[in-house]
Amino acid sequence: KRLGVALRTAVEAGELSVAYQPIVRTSDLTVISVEALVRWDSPEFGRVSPADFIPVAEETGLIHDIGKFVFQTACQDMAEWPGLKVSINVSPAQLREPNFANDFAAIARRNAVVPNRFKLELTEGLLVRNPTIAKRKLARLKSMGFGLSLDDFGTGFSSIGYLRQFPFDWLKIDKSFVAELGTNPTSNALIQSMIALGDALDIAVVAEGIETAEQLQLLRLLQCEYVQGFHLARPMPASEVTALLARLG
Ligand code: G
Ligand code: G
Ligand code: NA
Ligand code: MN
Repeated sequence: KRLGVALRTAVEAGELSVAYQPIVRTSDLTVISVEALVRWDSPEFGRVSPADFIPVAEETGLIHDIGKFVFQTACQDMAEWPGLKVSINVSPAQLREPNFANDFAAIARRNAVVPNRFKLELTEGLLVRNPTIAKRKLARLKSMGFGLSLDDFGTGFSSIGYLRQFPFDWLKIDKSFVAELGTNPTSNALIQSMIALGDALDIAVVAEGIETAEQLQLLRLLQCEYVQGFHLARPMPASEVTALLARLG
């Protein structure tokens, strides 16, 4: 409860910031996009993990202002990164808000950023609860130009046939599968089947949570096109992304 009270003033007090984690092409480690991840440095609680405060933000409705803050911040930061795509996490509660698509489109327009530079990261839970409404909302976002990415793939309930009905451009293999890579034959087979599924449906596949060189090597062998994780790069401030891109040329 105290967290909720402190969070209420966090946006206006400038306690929130956005970190970015690179997503790279497995073959040559080119940075193709970054994922925006909100950070909260509270004078009262210190650094609070989004895993702890996002659920509070969802319950209290603060997620809408936080979501707009993250999106606005990303729009400003992207001006320094020509052509780079940015993934934005979107909670089910945000998508349920009737003005969500219009608000995001307006912020992008105001900052002169085209919607196709974004990938909105959504989770399966959202699709399962009300597939008909979800389908309509995703179609609308897609028609506005936003890219769509299915996050934490494999942890929910959606079947293959189900995934087919939604207009995703990207799917992200959940880090729990990557963590098991090489430890048992089943996890390799599961990742292999998710990669094959992406290929069949013409959806780009990203594996998340790569923490070791061995995991990266195995994903290369499995021909997973894109990877993300601490082994490649940690979430970093915008200025470090700018420096990284300059260094890579
Ligand atoms: O950054 P970290 O890995 O600690 O994130 C923990 C969780 O918080 C993840 O599930 C991530 O998707 C979520 N998260 C991080 N940033 C945002 C954000 O800007 N909006 C929403 N809705 N969720 C976020
Ligand atoms: O739910 P979502 O997939 O959006 O969560 C993203 C979270 O995963 C972020 O909080 C990010 O900090 C975290 N993350 C990114 N790379 C790694 C990694 O290699 N290992 C682990 N354990 N977490 C990671
Ligand atoms: Na995500
Ligand atoms: Mn994820």
